Amino acid sequence: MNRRFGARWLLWCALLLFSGATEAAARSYPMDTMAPRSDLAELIQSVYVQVTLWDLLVLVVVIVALFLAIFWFSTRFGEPGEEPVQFHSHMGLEVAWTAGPILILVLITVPTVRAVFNTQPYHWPKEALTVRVIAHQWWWEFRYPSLGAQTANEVHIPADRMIHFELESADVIHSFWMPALGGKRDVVPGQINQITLVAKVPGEYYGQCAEFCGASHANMRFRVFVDTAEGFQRWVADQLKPPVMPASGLASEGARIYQNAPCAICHRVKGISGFSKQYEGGFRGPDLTHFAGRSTLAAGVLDNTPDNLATWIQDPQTVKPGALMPRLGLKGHELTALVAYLESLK
Ligand code: HEC
Ligand SMILES: [Cu+2]
Repeated sequence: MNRRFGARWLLWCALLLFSGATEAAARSYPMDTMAPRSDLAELIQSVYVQVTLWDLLVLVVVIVALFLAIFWFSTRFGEPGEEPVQFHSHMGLEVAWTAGPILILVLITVPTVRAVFNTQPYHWPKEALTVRVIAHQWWWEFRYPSLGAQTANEVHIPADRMIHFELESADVIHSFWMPALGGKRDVVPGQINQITLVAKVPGEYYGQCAEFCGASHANMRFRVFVDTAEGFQRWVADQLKPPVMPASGLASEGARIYQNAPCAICHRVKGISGFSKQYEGGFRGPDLTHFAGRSTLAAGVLDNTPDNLATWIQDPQTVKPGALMPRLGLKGHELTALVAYLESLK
């Protein structure tokens, strides 16, 4: 095995280990940023890898120099401990330790600055799909202006198509972050920020508010479902359908309770409850038109099951400290019927 071959073999092993580790991590740690699944996340990852490699080079040089000084140039037992030859104003050394760090900084700065500019979109193609993201304490509203659809806490996007997220806030500063897809862009009241990306791998991804925004900041989660083009079209078609009004049974009883309870002040179920005040900045509570089609509730905090839903309606603040949905004192048969109705909203 010659030397060049050996080096290449070592590099391959390191790369395999690295990619294996990141793939395994992506499966067991859904908030991992090291397994990028969009062009934006890949760009950020590439800066990270480049900077880490330069840092690694510096580390190796320093460690080698250190060990040489300790083991090669040190005085051996029995040798006279003479002072080494002293010198100063060594031109070569002065230039080397000034130019070296400058070169390293330039090599780190160039890809970083390039990525910073490339991740700040000012233009996007007309075929890009715009998704308006409205951040609320402590949940996310998603609207598709060109499709007339809207949902909350679980956003669907098609793979392999440019998505243009338009970020705005209904209250305080939040930050929109999907570790595997990119982001961590601030959502600032009175300003619209943008993210553009092309998601590459269909799947379910986690999202999280990444800017402290009050009591339940850590509970302000969301899911991103990257669908195939057909899957996305099917989802949109379902979203545009009005909910089926249950004809009889517990669910239809629940529908009457829903209409007469204060729920409708803050929540929309298309065709059944609207909003007296549908202000521009967004709705007061998540759209429930297709609530049962979501896998989680309360912004990704609980799985969407009848038991969890009953717990939530009974006492939102226990599930989510500070939650801005009031406790409305529903219990017993009323609560069971209401839950049956909401879980029928496929
Ligand atoms: C004063 C406004 C208000 C009223 C009244 C209200 N809610 Fe809510 N509701 C909210 C807010 C705000 C949230 C988001 C809470 C969060 O996740 O932080 C919410 C969340 C929910 C969710 C979870 C939705 C999701 O996808 O995560 C359900 C279900 C729900 N409310 C049902 C009800 C029902 C049923 C009633 C009536 C009994 C009701 N709400 C009354 C404001 C309200
Ligand atoms: Cu937030």
